[in-house]
Amino acid sequence: MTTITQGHAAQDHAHDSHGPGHGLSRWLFTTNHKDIGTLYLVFALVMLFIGGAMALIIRAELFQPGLQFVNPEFFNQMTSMHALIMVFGMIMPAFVGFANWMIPMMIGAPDMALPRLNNWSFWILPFAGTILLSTLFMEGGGPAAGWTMYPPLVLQSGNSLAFAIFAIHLLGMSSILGAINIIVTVMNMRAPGMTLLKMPMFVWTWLITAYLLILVMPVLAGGVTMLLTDRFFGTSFFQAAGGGDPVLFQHIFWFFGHPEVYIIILPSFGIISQIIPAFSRKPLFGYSSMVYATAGIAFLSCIVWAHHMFTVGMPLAGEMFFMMSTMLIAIPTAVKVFNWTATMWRGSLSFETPMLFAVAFLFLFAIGGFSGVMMAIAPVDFQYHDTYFIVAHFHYVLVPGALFAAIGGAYFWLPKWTGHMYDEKLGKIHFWLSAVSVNILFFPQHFLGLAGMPRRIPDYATQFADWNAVSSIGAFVFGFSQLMFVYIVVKCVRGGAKATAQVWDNPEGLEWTVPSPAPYHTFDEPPLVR
Ligand code: CU1
Repeated sequence: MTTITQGHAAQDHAHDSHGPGHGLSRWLFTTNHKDIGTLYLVFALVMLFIGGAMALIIRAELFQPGLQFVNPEFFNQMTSMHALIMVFGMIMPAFVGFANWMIPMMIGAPDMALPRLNNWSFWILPFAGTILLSTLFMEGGGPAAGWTMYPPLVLQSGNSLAFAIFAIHLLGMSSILGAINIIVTVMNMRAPGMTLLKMPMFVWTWLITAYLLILVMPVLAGGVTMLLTDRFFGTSFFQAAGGGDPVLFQHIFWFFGHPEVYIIILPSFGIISQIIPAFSRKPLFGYSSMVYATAGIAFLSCIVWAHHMFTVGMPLAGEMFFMMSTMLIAIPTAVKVFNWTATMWRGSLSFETPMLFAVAFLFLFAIGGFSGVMMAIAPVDFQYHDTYFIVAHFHYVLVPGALFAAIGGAYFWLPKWTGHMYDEKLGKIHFWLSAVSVNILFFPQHFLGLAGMPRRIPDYATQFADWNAVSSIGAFVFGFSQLMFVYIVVKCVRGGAKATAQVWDNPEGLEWTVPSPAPYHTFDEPPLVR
């Protein structure tokens, strides 16, 4: 048995003197960016299934009208917790995991700049996630006001609100510390010759994302702290009875919340920008325009927040401003889609699993983008507001968008990480099951929303029954398909065909010229030359 205190002794027996220990102590005390990247990715995968189980509870209840499985209170806790877990516990940690694994190797650095901070950034997460989940078992249950936690409703929550807010503070701290580490690493640890405009796109997207995180996570922390003092210490920031304004919270929340969307989607863009050139056997088209488009999206994302609040009764000039600024984001986004398409144009294309997920991302993320433009039109948003159309929109952005990018990235880099090939045939089956079921799951929700079905309700009028049943069937197929992903990853980690030096036969991705037969403790990889 290996315990924490035996870690040092175990190290003496290690055949690799770089090894920080074995068993539990290796993972607790590791400062290796690859180990920490693995920890983030495994944590994200566990959270995917916890948040996914909550989604399936929601879809089971909505399979038919009437109340079947859960009471309305628990249903509301599920919609709130599903979102918080998926956003803060699953997708953000997943991309930090990719950043940990890939950024040092891509810029020719031996590790992250602040390795012990890196360890702490990760190990905050399991505690924060546990605290957040534990609120479900407290008296009165967890907070039940959506992930947006709007007052005055959220102020009706029980004492568990204090624990939920504490968990959000911890999750935010973890993100900020991770972002600081990424910025310091990229700015200071690049190999000679690796100028900023030679960095792989994934590194660029994460550098810009890290600045966004440092800008907006403290704003969320401030907002939820004001909720905390309103609920427990008698202040009235958001309580009209005491002279406060509940709409103020919406402004603060969405000043964080909209850039948060891009904190999730920019690293996805980065992964897609690595995958598409590799399977097109061409360099990325329009590299510098990609960098400027990413920066442009990040800037614009900070001046569009009130498009989430068109119905609160803001001045006409405000509605016009937020409508126009939101639509401007379509321009840099279209630049990116054009560049990805132009990269594939006359390329020597092949469609292994990572490329399939990347191409599906292009089509399906675009559906989320177009419905976003629809909602940006202030006068028609009055029709869509708080309907299932919104749910359909952001799930297209986040599931076949961000999650597909993360899954595609995992398939893309698994051979690099493990030294083994994954099972291509199973990967393709996993892709097709996911791509078909995700559309059965989310596309009908557009129809439900346009027909007037509200979001966040456990029951609905009978005219919504058919598409809800279809959506729920899609949800269960999609959810269980992801078990295949776990099987494929475990199988790949444990063995399989050896990965070759150039896994994807890729003249562009020279990062592949350094094979990783021993994925851990290799500090001596030569710098990447592009
Ligand atoms: Cu937004």
